[in-house]
Amino acid sequence: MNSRHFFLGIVFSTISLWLGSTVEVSAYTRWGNGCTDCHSSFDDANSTKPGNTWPADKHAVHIGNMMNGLCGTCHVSNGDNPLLDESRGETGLPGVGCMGCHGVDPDPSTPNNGWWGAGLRLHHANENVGVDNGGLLCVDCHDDDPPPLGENAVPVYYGGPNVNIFDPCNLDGSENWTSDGLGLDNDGDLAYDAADADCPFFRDGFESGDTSNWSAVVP
Ligand code: HEC
Ligand code: HEC
Ligand code: HEC
Ligand code: HEC
Ligand SMILES: [Ca+2]
Ligand SMILES: [Ca+2]
Ligand SMILES: [Ca+2]
Ligand SMILES: [Ca+2]
Repeated sequence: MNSRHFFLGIVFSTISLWLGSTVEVSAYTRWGNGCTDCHSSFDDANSTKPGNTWPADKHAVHIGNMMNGLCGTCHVSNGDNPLLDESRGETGLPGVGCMGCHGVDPDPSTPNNGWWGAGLRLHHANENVGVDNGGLLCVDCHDDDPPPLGENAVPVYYGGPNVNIFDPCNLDGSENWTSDGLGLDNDGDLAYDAADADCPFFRDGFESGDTSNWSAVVP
């Protein structure tokens, strides 16, 4: 091949790669386009976690237990197929969609970084969940995730107006709404809640049995 053909060949394959990936990457920006390959509908009570059951369908538990209403945390307009990181928001709650609870911004100095879900994606990778119906892993498209912040990093919706979840370490039980007693593995290292070394052992924040900082004054 002379250099001109080689050059055109590169241009052509770059364009087809680009076109191919444009079609593919639009797929995963909404819950119904990819996530449901493995997760059944949000409108049933099935869990992807073995042995775990939801007390009612996931839509209802998210709306009625984890929150008091707040359709705008997930929807731009009610009934749409939710975007993962965009919604209309609610009073005191920015329109960041599922990422208001299932992610945390690891780098606020880089706007629109697309890295909020780094912990969620690492959980999928470490659990070896395998490929979606298109044969892809999360990392095939998300190849520049930084290390997620620790389990104890507080997602923006937690503790917000009419949100009933407060602590990603789940020491108050508020991150668990199902039968297994566990909340989320927020940073994807497979250790949940207080079993994660990022979390303090006790609600007052003491991290170990080291009593040296306790007041010894007992009247
Ligand atoms: C290839 C299959 C697959 C795809 C695609 C997939 N998931 Fe999962 N997901 C799983 C499995 C399996 C688990 C349970 C792993 C375990 O045992 O903790 C899981 C767990 C989760 C959890 C719970 C994490 C935790 O901390 O316990 C959430 C939330 C979740 N997925 C959201 C999503 C979203 C959002 C998408 C789409 C962007 C998605 N999943 C796509 C298979 C998949
Ligand atoms: C107010 C916080 C909050 C918001 C907003 C939120 N979630 Fe969740 N979600 C949770 C918590 C907490 C759990 C874990 C409950 C448990 O396991 O006890 C969970 C669990 C899940 C699971 C795991 C289901 C399983 O298999 O057990 C999926 C999937 C999920 N959420 C998807 C979504 C999607 C998609 C969105 C956005 C459209 C969303 N969530 C928005 C807090 C939230
Ligand atoms: C935690 C995120 C979340 C919240 C909050 C939420 N929704 Fe949804 N909603 C979803 C998801 C995800 C779907 C897609 C369901 C599916 O097909 O898997 C959906 C689907 C729907 C649908 C289509 C029919 C159906 O049930 O599938 C309607 C209508 C709807 N939502 C209305 C509402 C209303 C009204 C509120 C507030 C009272 C609300 N939603 C709050 C996530 C949410
Ligand atoms: C076919 C390509 C593709 C695959 C595979 C894919 N995504 Fe995405 N995802 C995208 C694109 C494109 C966006 C929107 C651009 C952005 O925000 O970075 C996105 C956005 C997201 C977001 C919101 C952005 C943020 O801040 O994190 C989450 C969460 C997410 N994906 C989770 C997952 C998970 C979990 C998997 C694997 C189960 C997965 N994605 C697999 C292409 C993909
Ligand atoms: Ca951790
Ligand atoms: Ca649980
Ligand atoms: Ca963890
Ligand atoms: Ca947790």
